[in-house]
Amino acid sequence: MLTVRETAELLTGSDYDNILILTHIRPDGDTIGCAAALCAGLRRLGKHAYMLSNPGLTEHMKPYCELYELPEDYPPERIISAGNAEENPEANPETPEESPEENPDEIILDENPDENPEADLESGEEWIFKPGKKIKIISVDIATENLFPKNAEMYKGRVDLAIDHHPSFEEFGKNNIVRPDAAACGELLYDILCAMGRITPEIALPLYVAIATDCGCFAYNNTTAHTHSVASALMRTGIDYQTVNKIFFRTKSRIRMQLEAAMLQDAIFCDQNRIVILSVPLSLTRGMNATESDLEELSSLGGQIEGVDCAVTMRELEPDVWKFSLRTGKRINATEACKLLGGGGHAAAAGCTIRGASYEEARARMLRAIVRVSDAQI
Ligand SMILES: [Mn+2]
Repeated sequence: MLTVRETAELLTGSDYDNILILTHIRPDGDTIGCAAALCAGLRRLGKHAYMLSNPGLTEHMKPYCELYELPEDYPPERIISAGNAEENPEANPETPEESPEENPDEIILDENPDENPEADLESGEEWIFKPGKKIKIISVDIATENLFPKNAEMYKGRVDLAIDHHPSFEEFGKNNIVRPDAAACGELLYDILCAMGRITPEIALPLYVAIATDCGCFAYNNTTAHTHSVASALMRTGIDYQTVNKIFFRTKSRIRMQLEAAMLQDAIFCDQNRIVILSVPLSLTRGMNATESDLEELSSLGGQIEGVDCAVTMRELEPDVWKFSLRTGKRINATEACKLLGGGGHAAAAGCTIRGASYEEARARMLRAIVRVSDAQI
């Protein structure tokens, strides 16, 4: 396992001139924010850093990473074979020597132009990766390779550096660094990026998104004094954190509001009103034309009801395929219940998927699992 300093040394070293960053399936603010911030920090050092586009990216997240996404048509076999000059069709030793006029898409170094070895690259394809050098693969906020999005499957077993904060982190990288007590992977990234140089507003803004979203705007139990002190340092760079807070924590679409109203209308309470079951059948999401953005984080709704210590949210992904999310207090262990149905997670937040079951069947199976792991009476 690497330390922060060793990770920063690795990233600033000449082995890491070409970098591709992976984010997890159904990406959240933490994974996207970390990837964007790392890209910004690496490009500032003159490195060729990109994020692999994520098919599940929601509208809210797009503005923070569109500068950094690798073009979707970039052939993955070039990434895997890069580093072998003969095999690398991008290798072009005749790149013109003189510095080009500023490429508008290019992040230019603000302090040390001499340290930018890529100043001689013209715009166009050559800009993407430095010819003849291996492309290093980095993952951020990903606990296991099972959470790679579809388009990242081919990078399984090929990650050079994995950076994470989940207790269940599987150390699948050639190099790994994890900080399980961090509320967000962004907190760890902040320390790494500090060791690499100055934190610019371009780095700070996506990092703020990463940290604020993973701790529910500093309200979840995972929030620590360190979380606040990192946020404070980021805010001092002059970023517009007010807009981030408004968009992510104080704004809901009309469809989302109506969806929540419908869920609460049909809520089922049991076990002396300590368990609530909220459901999102396909008929509801289709009827409302809800997008993935409208459906984000629905699992936090039930737990806000006074007296509830076990909130069950069941969403129908396909006909008779139900994805369950449990949010529980101390009395009921969410992982234990979900494990009985083939899922898992944390003690207070876990999930599982039940296939081939009607709404009533799926609900009954979940309630039976909860009864088996607790004193709940149903
Ligand atoms: Mn995270």
